[in-house]
Amino acid sequence: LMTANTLGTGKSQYSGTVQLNTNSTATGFELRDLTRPFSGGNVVYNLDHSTSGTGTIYQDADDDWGDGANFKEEPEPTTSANGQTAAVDAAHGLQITWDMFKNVFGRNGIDDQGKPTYARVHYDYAYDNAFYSDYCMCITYGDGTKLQTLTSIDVAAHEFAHGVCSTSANLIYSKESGGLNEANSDIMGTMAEFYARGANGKGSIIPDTGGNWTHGEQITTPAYPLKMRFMYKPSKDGKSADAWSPTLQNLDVHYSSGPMNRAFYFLSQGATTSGETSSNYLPQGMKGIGNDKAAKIWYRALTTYMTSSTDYLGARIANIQAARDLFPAGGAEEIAVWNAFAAINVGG
Ligand code: ASN
Ligand code: ZN
Repeated sequence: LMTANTLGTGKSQYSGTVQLNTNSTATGFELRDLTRPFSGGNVVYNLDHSTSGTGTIYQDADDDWGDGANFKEEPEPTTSANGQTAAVDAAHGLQITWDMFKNVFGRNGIDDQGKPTYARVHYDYAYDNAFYSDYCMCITYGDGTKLQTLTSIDVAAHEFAHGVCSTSANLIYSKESGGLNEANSDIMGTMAEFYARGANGKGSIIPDTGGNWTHGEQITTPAYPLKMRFMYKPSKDGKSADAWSPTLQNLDVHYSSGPMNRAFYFLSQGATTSGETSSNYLPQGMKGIGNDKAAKIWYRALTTYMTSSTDYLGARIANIQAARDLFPAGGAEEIAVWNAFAAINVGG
């Protein structure tokens, strides 16, 4: 069997026209990325509304994929342009997230051993969610009904980051550790969006421009307009907490993530500017250190110091230690970590 890396073109739903690393086969092309990992490769499958197995690998005659429009057909042949669009975004999401973890954090895939992964799209009917599974170490996307297809970059990287957490700190998915697990995914999802748009998915730094501090905003619809997460002020979703309290552990993990999301926002962007996304919210005067440094501190804290039972107080210690490892002890970076946690009522 001959395989050869080729460069295809995709019309994505959420990221414009994108380049896709594809595989040239005897009969055409398929969505198999022979460059990630280097020996190949991550794959995208069409479940065509099934809820098990891997369905069919995406194939195309001319290496020109998707039509950029939300999914409307059903059933969905693997070779139709409209049905391919979700696969284009899923493939792009795998590329961007894989590259960010490799180039920014030095991580070789989900497990840091270069194990390939795959994405499955068109899961079930009208399924308004996406998820990562430890069993397959793969990512699955619904088409949505109240939401649009769930394949935006921030959601894709959110799910990928669940795998990174599972194979590192392995934060238990309940109480405070569960909130930190969800926050890790929201943080990495947000960073991947900045990485994709601010640096064109290349390079070893995460810029402070191009992305935004909401999570899942692209998949909302007029009928279901609520942005899913507000990193800078989590309580804007009506359910998440902004600060730690003794009852935080009683919230669902998607809401007890709020304080950590907010602390990360403060760590990166500070709290000095005004406006919807940068916030007038207290504490004023806190200086941010930017996405790249903040993300590198968080990643080191997660992968070096956190364990399955780490809580918010433990996360503070882990982040302070990570900051001291990466930057001068007592310097601006470490001080920003103290301030960010103090601002959510953790430590002082
Ligand atoms: N999309 C959700 C998440 O990744 C699925 C879940 O509830 N675990 O958090
Ligand atoms: Zn999650």
